[in-house]
Amino acid sequence: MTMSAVRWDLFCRVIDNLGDAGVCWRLAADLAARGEAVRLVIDDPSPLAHIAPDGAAGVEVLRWRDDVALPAEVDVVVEAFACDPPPRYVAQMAGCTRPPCWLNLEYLGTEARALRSHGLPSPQLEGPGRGLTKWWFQPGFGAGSGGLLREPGLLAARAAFERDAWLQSMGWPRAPGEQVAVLFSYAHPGIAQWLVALASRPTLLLVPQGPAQPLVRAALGPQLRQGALRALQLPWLTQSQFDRALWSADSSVVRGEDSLLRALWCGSPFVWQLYPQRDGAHQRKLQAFLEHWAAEAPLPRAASEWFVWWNTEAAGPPPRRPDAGAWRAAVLAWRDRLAQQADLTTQLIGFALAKR
Ligand code: TRH
Repeated sequence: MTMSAVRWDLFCRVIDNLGDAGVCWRLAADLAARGEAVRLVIDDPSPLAHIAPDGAAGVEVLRWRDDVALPAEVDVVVEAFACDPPPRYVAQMAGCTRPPCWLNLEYLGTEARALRSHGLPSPQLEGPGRGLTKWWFQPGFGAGSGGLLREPGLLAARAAFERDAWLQSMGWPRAPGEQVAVLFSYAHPGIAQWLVALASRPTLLLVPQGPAQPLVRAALGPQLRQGALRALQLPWLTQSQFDRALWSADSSVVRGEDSLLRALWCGSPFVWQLYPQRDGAHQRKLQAFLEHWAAEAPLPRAASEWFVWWNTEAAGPPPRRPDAGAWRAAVLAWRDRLAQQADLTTQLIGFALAKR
């Protein structure tokens, strides 16, 4: 930590799956790597034991307690995904002569409605934070949003990556001529048919921990083989290894929020299965995402049909597989546009310091 380090308290509640902890950990580690001092207050640290077992210099992890105290020197308080820090803590903020900057970091937004809330103040008129202002920070694609998590050096590391050496080091060597695919999805009724299509060419399928593992096992049997396809059920990976698994793939299926961005920065063909919501909000989010993409870079129709299929609950057979070259070109074109935008951590630091 440097003498001038800004001090951040970052609050996270794990609602479901790995994404809440995953996003907060990436942000905490990125802030710390830039010289900031971070406390990550999290109600369930168990996902961190898998994805960040070694921690990171500059990040202190604390278990969420209702009596967690506000240290005098904290400059910025971030609550992830409107998780509401403990009332006692908020009251301590309100009691400060110079309160910390208080931000709500939203889920990734794709729809215009979400983006309109970026940077708006939410004056606290009642409750323990009365008199404070909480600011809305909205991650997203393109101008007017708070940007996307992208650590300095990420794209250079990806460009320098040597997949065969890395696969070998993990004990998952690729046979000559094999393509590599990653399947990190939720359940999907068409997975067995998707595997049949994939099995038409020599393929090493890497399946990270999650609901896809039993589905692949059920479809392929205990040998995890079918036609020219062989699957590997992966152990837990650190986030850095997870990213490299995506980098090693010719194509991938990702889910949720954090792995979507990792697949985008990776630059290889991918499809995104959104976290399903009962009211169908994920379908609107997907359409807005595809519209953003098509506005910035040509998106082949076959690729968008692929996205729709992966987000259809009663799926028929998978559509024709998009041409890999066109699909890759579309991902790279959008990635390169997005990489010109200031990343989320840079924007967040600037925003917080301006408001403070
Ligand atoms: O786990 P997810 O489905 O998380 C989702 C989304 O964040 C969604 O927005 C949220 O509403 C919902 O949870 C509650 O998918 P996501 O976002 O891709 O997060 C997975 C994280 O887990 C990502 O940081 C990568 C990490 N991971 C590893 O680091 N190692 C592993 O072995 C595995 C399987 C995952």
